[in-house]
Amino acid sequence: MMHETMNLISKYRIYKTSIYKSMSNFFSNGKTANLISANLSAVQSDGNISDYDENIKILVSGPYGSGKTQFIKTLSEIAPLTTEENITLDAKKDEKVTTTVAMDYGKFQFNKQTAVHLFGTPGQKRFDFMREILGIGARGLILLVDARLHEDEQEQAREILTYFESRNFSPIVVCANKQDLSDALDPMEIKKRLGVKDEIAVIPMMATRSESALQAVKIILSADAQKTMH
Ligand SMILES: Nc1nc2c(ncn2[C@@H]2O[C@H](COP(=O)(O)OP(=O)(O)O)[C@@H](O)[C@H]2O)c(=O)[nH]1
Ligand SMILES: [Mg+2]
Repeated sequence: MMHETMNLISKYRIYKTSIYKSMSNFFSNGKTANLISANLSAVQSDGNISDYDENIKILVSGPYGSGKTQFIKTLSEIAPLTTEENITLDAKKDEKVTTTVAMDYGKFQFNKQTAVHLFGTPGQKRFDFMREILGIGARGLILLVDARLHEDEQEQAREILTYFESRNFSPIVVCANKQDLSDALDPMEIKKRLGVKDEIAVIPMMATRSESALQAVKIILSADAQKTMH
């Protein structure tokens, strides 16, 4: 397991040493129980994880360009760790020239006792092994979708949703992001087009605004059903 995964990571040319180190730490522990601290050991944060009574890990996923890095930047109280690499996708060049290859990480204090740690997974399917790695011990999933549903956005979002649903991962909240844009579809329409089950909330989102981003976190933290990947 360790070698396979590390080989995969090398193969996908994740050169960022901090990520590589955090993954090495994680696998050399042989334990999956506390992925947060394993990841955090390589993350420069302003406070020690033991400064908080409760540390909650939440996954942030979504197709390429859906706003994952933005969402984490908006909420994080520390300089977010991002592992973006340049890409050359002509079609979207005007919009965005980097993409997340390993993970994004950010942290904020939710209340006096609780720190929320946000882990953003790469959008691309070829990095889906990172979903599994980062999903361990996570309290829930925030799935961002660019509500304009451009090109293969719908298919990618569906693929991510299916991945987590098939592993009984819950709670999940789907965010119809970029509601400030005039051609954004409303949450009901997104719910219909993605075929989201009734029990999964679909909410409007502007990942550039902290009150909006915080709504998604609150929904995850208030959900009863808490199953996580093991
Ligand atoms: N107008 C608008 N742009 C957004 C919003 N959220 C993210 N973006 C922009 O969408 C682009 C892609 O976001 P990014 O976070 O890099 O996507 P990622 O690939 O999922 O990490 C960036 O230019 C963001 O600034 C939003 O709520 N409104
Ligand atoms: Mg990103």
